[in-house]
Amino acid sequence: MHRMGRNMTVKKTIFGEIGTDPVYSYKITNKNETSIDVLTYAATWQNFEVVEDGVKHSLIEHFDNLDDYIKTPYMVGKTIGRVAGRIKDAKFSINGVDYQMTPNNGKNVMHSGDHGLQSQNFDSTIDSDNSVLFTHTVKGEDEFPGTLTVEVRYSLNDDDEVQITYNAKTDHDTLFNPTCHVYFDIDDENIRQQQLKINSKRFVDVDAKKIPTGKLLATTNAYDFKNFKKIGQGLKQLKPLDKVEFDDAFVVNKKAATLKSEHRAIDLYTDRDGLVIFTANPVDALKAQNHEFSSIAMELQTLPDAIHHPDFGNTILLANQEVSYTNKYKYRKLN
Ligand code: G6D
Repeated sequence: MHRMGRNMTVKKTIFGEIGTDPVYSYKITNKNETSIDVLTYAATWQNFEVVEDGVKHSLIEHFDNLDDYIKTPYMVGKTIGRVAGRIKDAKFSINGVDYQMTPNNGKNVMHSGDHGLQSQNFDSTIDSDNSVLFTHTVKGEDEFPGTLTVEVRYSLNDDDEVQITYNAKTDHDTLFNPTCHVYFDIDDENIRQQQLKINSKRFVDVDAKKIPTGKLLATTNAYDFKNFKKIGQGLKQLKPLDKVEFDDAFVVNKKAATLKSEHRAIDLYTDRDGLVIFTANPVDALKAQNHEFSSIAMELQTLPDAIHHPDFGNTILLANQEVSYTNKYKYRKLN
């Protein structure tokens, strides 16, 4: 166990094994007894626990064993990359050079294919600043160009703020648009009762395959979360549009969103321009089929398929360039 500050601890344990490769879990705990658990597998944010009046509450969807993380198609808590979301026709060009990826979602590629960061076991080290650093190099899996070295740093401070920083560098022009696929469920009350506010005036129009058309639409009706609204109310407003779930990208900046319940809130901050929300039930297949959602994924990233839409932001990482992104999630107790 590392004692960092006076009250801050970082504890390393073994979570499981992939072949002979150990998967480690790190628990960072602050002076308020707030803690995060992070895994080397997929640089996953595994748990986020807070203690209120002596009672522990977990705020994110999680599994307790590695097998579930390996099997889940829902990406629970994982680092997604090198590119989150869908890339139309699994192809793009940079500076006149065309690249064709291996499709894994119809003819498109989703979350960088089947061998993205979300299926890799990262190297890890306890950082000096109440944080854990994960490192991994991807070498052109699924036909993405470039050997890309990625660092994912998780930290927790005494203000109950979780910070995730992504650094990357490449030896060849490529794309980089990572996210943390964390699902929030912050109270005992059903996710439909929890209230969401997204500081966004526009969201991404998509086709039937969830591929962005390039249009940004005004956030009205179901997509209007400018003021706090129950997620259940938003889902009801989707019905006349023949939709049963949110799986949508909103244009955001800096203070992106807040999810709140009767007792607590989580504020999301980012230096990116997008927030994908995805209502789901990653823990119960039957309920998932019936759209009985347990949680909401809130993925801070550059808008999906940005490589095909210049006004969606830049996801190009040129050879020998480095880039750094930071997302923050702050817990607040309300009542
Ligand atoms: C992302 O937008 C996608 C969803 O469509 C997908 O099912 C999920 O990841 C696993 O949020």
